[in-house]
Amino acid sequence: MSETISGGHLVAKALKAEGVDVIYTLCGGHIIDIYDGCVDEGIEVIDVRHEQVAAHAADGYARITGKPGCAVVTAGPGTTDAVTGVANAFRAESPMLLIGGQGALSQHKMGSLQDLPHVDMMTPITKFAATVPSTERVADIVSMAFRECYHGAPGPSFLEIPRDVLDAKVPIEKARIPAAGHYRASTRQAGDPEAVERLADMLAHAEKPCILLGSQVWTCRATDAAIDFVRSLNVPAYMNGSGRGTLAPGDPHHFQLSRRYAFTEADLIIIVGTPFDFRMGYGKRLSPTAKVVQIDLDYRTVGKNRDIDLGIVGDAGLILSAAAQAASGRIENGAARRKEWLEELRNVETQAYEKRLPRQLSGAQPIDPYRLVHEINEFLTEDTIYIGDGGDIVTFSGQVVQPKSPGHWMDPGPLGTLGVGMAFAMAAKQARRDKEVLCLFGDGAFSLTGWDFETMVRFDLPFIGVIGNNSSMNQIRYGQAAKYGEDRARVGNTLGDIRYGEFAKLLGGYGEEVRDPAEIRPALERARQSGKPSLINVWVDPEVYAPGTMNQTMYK
Ligand SMILES: Cc1ncc(C[n+]2csc(CCOP(=O)(O)OP(=O)(O)O)c2C)c(N)n1
Ligand SMILES: [Mg+2]
Repeated sequence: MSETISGGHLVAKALKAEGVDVIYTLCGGHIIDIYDGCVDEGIEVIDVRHEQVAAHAADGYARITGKPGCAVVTAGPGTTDAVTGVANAFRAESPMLLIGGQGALSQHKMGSLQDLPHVDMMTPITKFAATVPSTERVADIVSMAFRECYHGAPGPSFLEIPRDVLDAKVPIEKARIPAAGHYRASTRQAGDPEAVERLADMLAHAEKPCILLGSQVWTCRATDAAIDFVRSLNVPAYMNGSGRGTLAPGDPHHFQLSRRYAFTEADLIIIVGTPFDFRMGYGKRLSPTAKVVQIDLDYRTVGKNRDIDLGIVGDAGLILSAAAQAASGRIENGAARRKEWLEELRNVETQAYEKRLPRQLSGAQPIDPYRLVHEINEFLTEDTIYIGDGGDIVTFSGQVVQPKSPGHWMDPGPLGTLGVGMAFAMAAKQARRDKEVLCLFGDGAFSLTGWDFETMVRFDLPFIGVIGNNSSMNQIRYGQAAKYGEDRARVGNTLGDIRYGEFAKLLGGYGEEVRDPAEIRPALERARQSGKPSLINVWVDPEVYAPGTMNQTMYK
């Protein structure tokens, strides 16, 4: 008798081969054989309270570790609950695999429990979605899904595995089990060498260049290349998304508040790994006379929504290194000439900072949200991973909070999904126990997935949760007030006055209520000391809005 192996065990073997050491899941009868396989392979099983959280955690794990994340959910409602997480990963270019259960093939389309057309639902929001048709092919198709995650800009894949396929046992020699390191190649592309030469030329001639280091700088782990590029060529750098923290605050090439000025005044703008989407005003806010260069992993992003002078498709790190190298061969690469340009931007930066500082230090009660985000920024260490999950309060933080290290900033990305925070905190802490994790929530965002605070307690994943509580969905409320007037603005956006600090305690964590701005810092310190998952519920003024909310392009 030859040795046999079941589909669930083949899934676990394929995950192990990929280096995945944890799955995020919510159980169901369709998928339990995968758990049994994980036991054999030493893969941790983190069971959450909502499948959306499982999918967001897989997305977060991918961002933090550079390995694909994996969520496993049951058929039907388990899979539909996870749709938002997959969609978020799709827009954020995050490589994750969602495995969904499915009714048995032998009952295909007979109306089995929880049967739905999952693959049809997932196809538009994944890079690859398929049904696994036979037990022998389980590990093979999992490895195929991982290959697809890394085609161009990364993204999610989806597999549904029918229950009889998962549970059946086949002779082990009949199953294809791809071996670690032998079933997919590096997809890093160097970029067209001629285009790289042209970029070096453009840099040599530029008087006022600037560069935007977007999320793909982190995806490509291009931090060193980016730092070398901006230093050797003396180019001011702005960062967004996961690119934040590429340069540490205080670095002479780190700029933030003068971005709009730079985009208007620059003669060369290099956009790395970020699309011309709503966050970039669809590219319309760049000076019409500036030369624009776009570097991206995805050819479909380059030149989308606005014309460019040069596009290069490929890996941010390889391209920035090659361009710096090509420019260093020139007698004059323009670096020295740009001293005044950097000073000009620094002045704009300093003025903007000083103008806002009184708000950041405000002693007002109710608390000015600027004060809260200022205190958080001061509190962050080089080893604190910062996560933003909310509306207006997170818009405030985008202006003020500066992560101190690369890869230490997490936001949902262009889907703008509320509810990612708990899941990202879970993945970040689980993958990097050596790091501190701080998540700023809006009270609205928190309540979408807040029950998973219990998972943080159960798995002993301490983190500092801060809620900017305005008892409202304030970002939307602002839009309603602006459009319909104050007297019609309180519709569909008002939340209860919830003492979330008590909620944390109820679930076994640490919690506090803060109403006095002077108490923010001490409360944060106590949360840090507690060594528990914590919620510091900070009551902020609902009547003030972030400039970013007031200027939002959402309705325009
Ligand atoms: C899942 C989801 N639902 C709805 C929205 C729309 N939305 C954007 S901001 C916002 C308000 C969020 O409220 P809160 O988290 O309390 O932050 P605040 O604006 O009050 O600071 C809403 C509902 C969204 N982005 N994501
Ligand atoms: Mg709110």
